[in-house]
Amino acid sequence: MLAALWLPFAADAANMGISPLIQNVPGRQTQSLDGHWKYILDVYELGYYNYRMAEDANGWFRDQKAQRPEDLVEYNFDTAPTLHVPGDWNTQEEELFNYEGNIWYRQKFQVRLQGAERKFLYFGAVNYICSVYLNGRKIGVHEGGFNPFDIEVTNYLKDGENTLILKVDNRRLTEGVPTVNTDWYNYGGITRSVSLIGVPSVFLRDYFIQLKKGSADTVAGWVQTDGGTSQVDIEIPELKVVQHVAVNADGYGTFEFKCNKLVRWSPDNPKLYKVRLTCGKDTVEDEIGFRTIEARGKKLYLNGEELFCRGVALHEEAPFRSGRAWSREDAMVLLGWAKEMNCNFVRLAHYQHNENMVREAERMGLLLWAEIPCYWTIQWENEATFENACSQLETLIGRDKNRTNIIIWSVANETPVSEPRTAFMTRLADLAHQLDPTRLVAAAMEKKELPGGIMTLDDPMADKLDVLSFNQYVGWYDGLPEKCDRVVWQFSQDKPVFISEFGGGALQGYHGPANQRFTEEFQEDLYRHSVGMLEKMEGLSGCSPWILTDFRSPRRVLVDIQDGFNRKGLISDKGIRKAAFYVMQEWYARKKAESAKK
Ligand code: GCB
Repeated sequence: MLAALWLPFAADAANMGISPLIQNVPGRQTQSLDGHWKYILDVYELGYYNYRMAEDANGWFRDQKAQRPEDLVEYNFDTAPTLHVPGDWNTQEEELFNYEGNIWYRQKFQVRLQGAERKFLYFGAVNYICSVYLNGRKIGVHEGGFNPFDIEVTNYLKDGENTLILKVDNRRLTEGVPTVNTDWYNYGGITRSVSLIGVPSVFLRDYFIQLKKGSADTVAGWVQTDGGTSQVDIEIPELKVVQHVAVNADGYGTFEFKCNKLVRWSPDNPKLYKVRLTCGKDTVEDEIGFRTIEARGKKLYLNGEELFCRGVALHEEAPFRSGRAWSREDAMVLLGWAKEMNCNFVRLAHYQHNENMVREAERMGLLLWAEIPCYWTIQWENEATFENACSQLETLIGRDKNRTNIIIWSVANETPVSEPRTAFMTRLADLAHQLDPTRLVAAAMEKKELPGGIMTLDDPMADKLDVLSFNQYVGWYDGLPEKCDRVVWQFSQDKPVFISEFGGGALQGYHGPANQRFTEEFQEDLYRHSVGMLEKMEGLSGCSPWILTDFRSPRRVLVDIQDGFNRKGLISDKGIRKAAFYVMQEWYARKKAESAKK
């Protein structure tokens, strides 16, 4: 049996007006609202609060204009400059480079209202808190910088011209997810596409179709309709599958059927099937792959065969230009580099990446680790923080559960062990298992050094997670590269080991002796020692070195070396491969050949 009924999180103050997520937006009828949006910088939030700091009924969401010469209106969207959506604001305007605060956006669009059609505004991601106003009315508030959301606007749209205004606030919050302290750039704005989805009054809101846990040929899942209907039809034409799924009064129905001739998805053969789902007048098409993933003892198995994850970690940092990546082209370049390095796996760090990344990886045959930004020191004892983390996990799994290349949901990164933290993370891990029993659940934990050069994992979360995944920087933050040759790794748990980060920094083009930090030679040497150490690690089932490309981070201030970039990339921010890239490429070529022989 797959996950129980998909229960959307109750709308709370932070997520007011948000509708349950609609599955497979790329497969729907949409009107794109991307393009140039007018914007007004609001450093003092005076478009929102009046001078007594109360919410102003005449806020900028009203989009007012002076009608007569004597009228006083001290803002004007018509004469304001524009920002491109999707896109972070920091890299579009010099004055916005370091801006953390509020910006108001406006976009006008035309709509032809047709019969009983229902409409939803869909936002791929807006960082971090976003208030949405349509035609002068507040219709939603969303918190979370990397997860998609939609708002039903059927009753708020006008036939003809409509005005959409967003107030976007990217200030970091101590109680936020992530919190104020991260090692990546806080790019603000409407960072992913915006669209208007049109569906019939009765429609298929959501579905989950994957192989049943433990089965190589039984497809199972559920459907969730909206608006009242009794049946959903599922067709997989290539397999001659036609299934009729009965739904209950809540619009929910489960199914299970055998598919004997199924060709399973794998990195070597990323086979996807066209799947057509019909619910009354609503038809949605998706491309879906089927595979199994298991952790048994110290090994991972993909489709029943032993799997070694030849991975790399990736930030959603645009290739060549820096800034937030969002497009299909960005995804193809980044993932293409991972393929060139002989990867079959990518860790999407440290937050939910855009859907292009996930879908392109699936087409290219790259397995994925997908993660939410429970990073370092979020507030473990704050229930609102927990709910925020839950709703982010829910929308991550909600959006991507049919992407078969995702094999691991990660609930956190490098969080300090304490009781409240373990309670918080256990609840998250349980939620992930409950929502999706078909995949593995992990987190990037931290190693522990015992006397005598013994390295181990001593974290109560290791018992709750399916993989012993942890970050380790022996040779960079912990000693020098030669230390890799001396340490001995020991694990008491009978689970697959996964090194979710290792590595060190180098400025591309900076050369010198191998003991000179930040030279390509140092990084190359560190990678050689690290690979030697990994080769000896018992139960190692994969790794994702930190990181594919250099990325912006305010923590990295060393002039002439870092200049605002974390330099641990195997490829520079300009797209040039560093010497260490070839160490990994060569090692992975060997691992690939070994796997092929098995
Ligand atoms: C880590 C973090 C990652 C940092 C990296 C570093 O352990 O998980 O977010 O960027 O180290 O470069 O220090």
